[in-house]
Amino acid sequence: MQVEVMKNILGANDEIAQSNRDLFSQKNIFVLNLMGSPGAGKTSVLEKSLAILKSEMQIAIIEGDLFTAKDAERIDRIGVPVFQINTAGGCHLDAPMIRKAIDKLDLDALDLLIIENVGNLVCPAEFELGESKKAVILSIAEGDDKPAKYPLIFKESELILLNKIDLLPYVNFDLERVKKDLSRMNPLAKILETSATSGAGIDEFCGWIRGQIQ
Ligand SMILES: Nc1nc2c(ncn2[C@@H]2O[C@H](COP(=O)(O)OP(=O)(O)O)[C@@H](O)[C@H]2O)c(=O)[nH]1
Ligand SMILES: [Mg+2]
Repeated sequence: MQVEVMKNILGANDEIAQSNRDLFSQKNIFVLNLMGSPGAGKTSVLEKSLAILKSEMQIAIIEGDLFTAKDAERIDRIGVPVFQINTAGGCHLDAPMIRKAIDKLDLDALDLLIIENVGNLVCPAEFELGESKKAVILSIAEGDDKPAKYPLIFKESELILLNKIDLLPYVNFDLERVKKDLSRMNPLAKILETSATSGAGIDEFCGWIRGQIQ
């Protein structure tokens, strides 16, 4: 019975996700669903990259958070239009939330929409938003066992950022093992090493985004 209910919820979500996806493709917008644990560096990587990309294309950001607008305020300071969704405690964004948010955006003027999902390695991977692609950020400080423990989010993502690479000398993290685990579970995913602090890999991330827009 429980399973039935869950199936219905996901089915209803997927229908709206598909209509979001149709709208994005009709408007020719690349939409990235950016996922990862709380503190992995999602907003920090965005801050660094948007400072570079904002003069090259029309961008908007949707920020998902449980209760606050702290991340949206950070993006606003970079000078990129941002829309905040508060999930009131919910652990992920869903397609109806995105539908409501995009009603407030001028889609005709957009090239790129990035959705920073609620910080969580589990639930966001289960809910389609209508995005073009999913990306996940894993930070070095979270531990090298995380891809094996939370495989779905890493399997679903076409881009995987290993962030806080600057911390590698200080943390017990087997980078090669993680890369091997990731290539086994998702051979097609692109893996980038980044640091929002030093700026390492940010140009590559921007390059990947440019490649999606063209
Ligand atoms: N050393 C280091 N710290 C980082 C890096 N990226 C983010 N941080 C820090 O990690 C914390 C969480 O970052 P934030 O961007 O808010 O993570 P989010 O919750 O995933 O959006 C902040 O204190 C950031 O300054 C990085 O590449 N290296
Ligand atoms: Mg954030």
